[in-house]
Amino acid sequence: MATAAATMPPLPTLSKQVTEWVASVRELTQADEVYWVEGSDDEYRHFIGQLQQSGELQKLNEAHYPNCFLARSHPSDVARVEHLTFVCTSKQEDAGPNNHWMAPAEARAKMRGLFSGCMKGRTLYVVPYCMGPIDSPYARCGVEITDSAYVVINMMLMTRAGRAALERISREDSFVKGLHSTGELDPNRRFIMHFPEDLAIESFGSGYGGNALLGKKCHALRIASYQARNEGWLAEHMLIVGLTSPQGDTHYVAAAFPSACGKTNLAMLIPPDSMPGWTVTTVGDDIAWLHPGPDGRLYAINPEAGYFGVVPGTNRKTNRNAFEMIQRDTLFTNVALTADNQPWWEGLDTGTPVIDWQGQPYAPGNGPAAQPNSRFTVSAKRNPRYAPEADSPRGVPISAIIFGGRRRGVAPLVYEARDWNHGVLVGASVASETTAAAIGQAGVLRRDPMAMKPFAGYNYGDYWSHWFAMGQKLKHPPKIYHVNWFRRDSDGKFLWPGFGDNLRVLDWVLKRCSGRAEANETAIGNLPRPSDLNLAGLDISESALDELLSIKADEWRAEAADMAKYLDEFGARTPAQLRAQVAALQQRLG
Ligand code: GTP
Ligand code: SPV
Ligand code: MN
Repeated sequence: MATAAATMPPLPTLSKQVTEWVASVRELTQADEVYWVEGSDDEYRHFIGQLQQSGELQKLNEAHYPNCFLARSHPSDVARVEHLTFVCTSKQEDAGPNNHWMAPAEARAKMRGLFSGCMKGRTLYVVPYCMGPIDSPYARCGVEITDSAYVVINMMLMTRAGRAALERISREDSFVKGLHSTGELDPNRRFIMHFPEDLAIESFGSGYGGNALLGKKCHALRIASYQARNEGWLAEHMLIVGLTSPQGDTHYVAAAFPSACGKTNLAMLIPPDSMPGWTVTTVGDDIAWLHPGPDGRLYAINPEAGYFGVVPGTNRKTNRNAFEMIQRDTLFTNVALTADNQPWWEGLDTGTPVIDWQGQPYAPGNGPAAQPNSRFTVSAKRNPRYAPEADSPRGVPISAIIFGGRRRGVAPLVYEARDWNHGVLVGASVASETTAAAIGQAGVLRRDPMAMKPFAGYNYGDYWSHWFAMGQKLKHPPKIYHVNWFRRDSDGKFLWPGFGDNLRVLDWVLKRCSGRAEANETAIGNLPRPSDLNLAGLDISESALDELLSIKADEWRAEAADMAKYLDEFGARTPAQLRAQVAALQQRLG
């Protein structure tokens, strides 16, 4: 990479906005060299070699895991840091009580101090990227400047990065400016700042995915959700899955679950043996950009080109597609190792860990062998069930939107909203137990409306208003559902088998969408009766089904009252329509 600085002959029309910004960042950070990422396979291999040499990547067992590598992060840098993530709008009310806020001038000054001279003696990498198919009118571009080659290779897998993106940026002359440095990985000097009004992101002091791969949560959710409100579309924390029934009709479903609550798994679902004839393909596993289409339906693109997925729990039984996909060409972060240098994680039914995720001899007393938020990074093209439509510039039409959370009680297996506006309340009511995807205590129930609590780039009150407005724009809006795969019995065991068997719920959802299934109308919405679900070949007790498919009025009265109180936090920004939906629910509950 000695000739690195000479790459990417400046395009004749290369936007001055890009070159001037890169020059100003170089001056601020005092970087030694500037390297423009082209996006070629050769270049990817070069970076891998460089990272192996520096010790930042370790090659895994080539016979079992060809072209796979392990990265270990600093033990304090293993997840998103919500308490250090800020939305810096000019007015604090625009960020809302759902975000940490800092005045833009103060945040810029603070970051200037941190970035000042931070790349002395280092290379500054310029990563032009496109979120979405490069020829899609719905796609948006950005440029990430980073001093981390690990970030570069992850961005190369996760986005459409390189020359084609730079060409589009030069044509459009509009892009999101993302500046990142790993700094010293000191949690006291770590901030993830967003400036939605300037389409800018500044991230310092972390190398972890959601904090450092700026195309993902920072751009494609926080900045994009802000842009989407102004422009009349939605940027959501949703998977997109294609489902072809045994009868041959194909539908697309988008589903929002909080972090580490099952999106990747649902997006890659394997039909159970007792449901032959279904085909399931993945359009996206984490983020959806949704636009009203010319035919009055809602169309979705996946802005990403790869998966940054939770490793623990992935095995041949839970998710065969994902398991097979990560057998080659994959970067692993923070997994354990076996004696013969294979990756190992909790939930694998073979192998034994000998080295834990911190590189120490594995001792069960020290906690799990793999970090609970250890992740794989892999190109979406490696997915054996990759949907070719994921590259379609028009996106795919969405038949149903599903919200869900991780809740041991209250929320039934599935229910259907009465209409779009009621569906906005259903989405806004999502509550879920926290997970290892963010630093902090796991297992604490919190409100996570639309699974966007950490990602909505503006005031939730305005966000819900925008959801209502979107419904008005759609002549044929998707039906809206809520699911809960995580309900438990009194012994703490999951009542529902989950994973592939979730297709039984999707089957009912799609039948409802085409008017071919019955439901039981309740105060909270429409629930299937056990006889409405395809339960062929499923070993589940009647009492479990009864608990999964019924609601308790007193629990739901408490739930509705809590929701009303939660909405008070957003004061006058809470849309009157949402309050009216809660009041109507309370009335139905009696
Ligand atoms: P992010 O990438 O953090 O946004 O997460 P995600 O929503 O894509 O979550 P993912 O599919 O990776 O699942 C996270 C965890 O939930 C894994 O440990 C899975 O094994 C587990 N999980 C996924 N689906 C189910 C399910 O249907 N039932 C149960 N019990 N667990 C599930
Ligand atoms: C999540 O936490 O929701 C993720 C992983 O998908 S990260 O990219 O780190 O946000
Ligand atoms: Mn996510």
